[in-house]
Amino acid sequence: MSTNVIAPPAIVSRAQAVDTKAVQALDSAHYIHAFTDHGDLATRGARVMTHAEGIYVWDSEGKKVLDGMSGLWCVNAGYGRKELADAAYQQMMTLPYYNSFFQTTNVPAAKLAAKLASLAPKVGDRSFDHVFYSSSGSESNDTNVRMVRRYWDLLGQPQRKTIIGRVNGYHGSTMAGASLGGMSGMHAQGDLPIPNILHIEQPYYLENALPGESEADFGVRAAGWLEAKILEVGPDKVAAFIGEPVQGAGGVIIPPATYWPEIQRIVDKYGILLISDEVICAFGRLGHWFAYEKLGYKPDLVTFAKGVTSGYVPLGGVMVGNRVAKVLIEQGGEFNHGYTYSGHPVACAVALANLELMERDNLVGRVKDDIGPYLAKQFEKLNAHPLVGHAQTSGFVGGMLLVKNKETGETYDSDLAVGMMCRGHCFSNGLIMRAVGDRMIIAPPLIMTHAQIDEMMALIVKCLDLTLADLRKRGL
Ligand code: PXG
Repeated sequence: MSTNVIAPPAIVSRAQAVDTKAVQALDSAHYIHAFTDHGDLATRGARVMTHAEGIYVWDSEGKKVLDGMSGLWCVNAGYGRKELADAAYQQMMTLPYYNSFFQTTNVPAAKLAAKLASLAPKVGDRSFDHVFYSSSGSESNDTNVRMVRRYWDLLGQPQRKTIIGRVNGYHGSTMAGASLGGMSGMHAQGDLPIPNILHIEQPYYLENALPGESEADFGVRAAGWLEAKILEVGPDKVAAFIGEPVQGAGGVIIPPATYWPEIQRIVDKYGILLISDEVICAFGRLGHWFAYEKLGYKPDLVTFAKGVTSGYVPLGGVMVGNRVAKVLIEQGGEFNHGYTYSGHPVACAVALANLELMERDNLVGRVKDDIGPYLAKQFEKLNAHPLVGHAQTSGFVGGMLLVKNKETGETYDSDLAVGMMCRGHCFSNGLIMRAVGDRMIIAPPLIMTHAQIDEMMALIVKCLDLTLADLRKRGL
């Protein structure tokens, strides 16, 4: 039987009558948004989203949009899932909050930790029997910095402080998260990175490969930048390397298959810890519960957030591998770190319901064996479009570079903001697709049918055509 046929989600969301102008006025007067130019926003007014069902979102003007980004890479199970609302309601009526600081726990937090441990594949000598909870990916990466440094302190190597990340990596927006990430625009605000965080170049073949270099050779060479940096810093000073399995916010940069195994060889050679930031890539996004399994490496710490609750309530955390957990638990005494909402009972109850639903509907297996390969086949057809330099997917994320010249790979002048032009057409035509520079990216809900993938692809082609027509009109 085809796994493409799944029950439609139980819909609980409903349209509401909304006075768009009134909400925009309140918003503009009082709300400072994430990553937003408010001068610009004030001139156009924020788009007011009101409700959502399945893979579609509606705004206050009644416009229906196919959500090709799962909110912000998180609504893996789709919108309108009554099971998740029920789980939150039941937990709120039972125990809406209690902390886990003073030798206390709660039922959903303990059950979820065990569930996550059972879902995280063992690789080689690594198992993930322990979880530390936060409420977001950023906080989780702050936890990683503290946990990694604590680990080396406990082992009598306090000089191991340096954590190496990558240019154009994204690890969040807190002081440590933004520092671990390699976004120059973020570093430019607030004196970042914080000390002892360094970066190597990203494994982006289209930008960083040598002329004629194969993808496989490039992958090994790009991983070699880590070894060069370790030797430059001094191997005894390096604590950890952090990377996203596939870079998400950086534009869906899919590394060559040779990259991660070579990274593994290097971290093993120097004994440094490996952190896999799977805030986007875990929970089915790449067709596995955790992406390190797909890409062939064995991290010590795994950051998660987003898809663990399908974004319905905030929850994040770190899967702590046995190498680190053993030292922290057996030698560590008290780890002076934690958040008010670590192990929040409502968030954990929703996560449990979400994982149960994902298992019941085989959402992870569908991405691996059915809709993932189908999306790949359809998405790669975009390579025939005159504006597309390179279109590629991994599981249920996809990215393509918009180019001026397909033969040479030359891109348009960045002042033209071709990606934003395309994104504008997408929204006007009922599709949410993100632009990162000249890369257009998708990460749709994992519940899509083949027919919905076809519908999304037709919209993508239409918007690429409209963007090309705009450029041609301007003689470009
Ligand atoms: N790590 C990764 C890999 C992420 O993608 C974070 C950490 C931080 O998570 P929180 O929950 O603190 O936001 C993320 C978040 C974008 C975009 O522009 C991506 C994210 C967040 C906001 C915008 O694609 N990813």
